[in-house]
Amino acid sequence: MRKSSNRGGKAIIYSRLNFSLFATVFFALLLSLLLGGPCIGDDLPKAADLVVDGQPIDLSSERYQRFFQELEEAHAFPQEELQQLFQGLKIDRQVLELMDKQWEAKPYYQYWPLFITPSVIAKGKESLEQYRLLFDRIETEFGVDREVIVAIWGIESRFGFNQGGFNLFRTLNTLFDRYPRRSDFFRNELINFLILCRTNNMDPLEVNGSYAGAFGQAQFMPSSFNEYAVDFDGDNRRDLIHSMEDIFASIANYLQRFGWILHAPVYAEIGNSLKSELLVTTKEEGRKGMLDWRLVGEIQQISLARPPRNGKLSIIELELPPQENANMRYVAGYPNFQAITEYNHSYKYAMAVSEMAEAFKK
Ligand SMILES: [Ca+2]
Repeated sequence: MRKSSNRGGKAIIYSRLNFSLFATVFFALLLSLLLGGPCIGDDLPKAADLVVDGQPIDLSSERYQRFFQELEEAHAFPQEELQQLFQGLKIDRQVLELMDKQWEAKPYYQYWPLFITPSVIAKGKESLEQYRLLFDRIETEFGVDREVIVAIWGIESRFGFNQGGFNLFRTLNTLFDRYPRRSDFFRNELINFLILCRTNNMDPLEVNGSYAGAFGQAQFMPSSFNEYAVDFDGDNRRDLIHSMEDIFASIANYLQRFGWILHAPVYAEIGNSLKSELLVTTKEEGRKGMLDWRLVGEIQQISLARPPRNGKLSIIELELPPQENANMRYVAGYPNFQAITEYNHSYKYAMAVSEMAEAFKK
């Protein structure tokens, strides 16, 4: 929204409403996949039902008092500064509502068309041309293929257009204070956020992101930012909101740290059925299941490319549309595919990124 024009008029307001609805659904879908799908059969009251929107956060609670103490003792934030920053903090009920929602985990044939559209492919190709020299440098420095970087950027924030409209400080506090299931996780993210704002000279109150705490054009969580974001434009600060150099290099650095290898295979088609129990079991083990590439080729009776460093393969099942002859499509995920699943654990996400990157090459 930050990039849209300020002109009035019904058409623009309507398209903004549509866009914000789209953005909400889009991020919810990503999140449900990130968290491993909906939790069905949960009879506990919903976190959002236990709050009123805008209710003050009780900073005198034991939870916050201990939190402030830790921020001071372990991270050198002065109490006075914290009091000033946190005063007047209010719950954002919508954040809890969206976290609570049981979003349908779509089958792959319904999932990929949400992301891989002709206009997205055209925009991706245009960006590859626009930033060609920058990608030359990034490929040399990090050894990560440019197309996969653009695909992740495209899926995460629609090429920077949608970085999320939730005040990140308020969001992280809401989730720390009122989302018991993952309170510890968001407490840690809040600490990371305060640290990254201090080291990168950002005002914590001015940063927007998704309702799940990710922000910037690459949608890093604050802890990922601190661990993997890099400065690549040489101004000594990491800026994943505005600096294209920093944004692309940080995505590349993330993938490199999880073993990406330049120009190596990402996945291979292995047919419409799995020809042994071993492959079925491996598939069901998800990200933990790994097999030797020769064994997979032997069982499926196909010739597979050797993975770099003799890395192992994971087995992925993807739903085909009902009218096709087969129900399923199976692929073997190479180490590069596994690196993408470190960005987001969903196989559907990793597959959409892989296929989008492929489409950019055509
Ligand atoms: Ca920078």
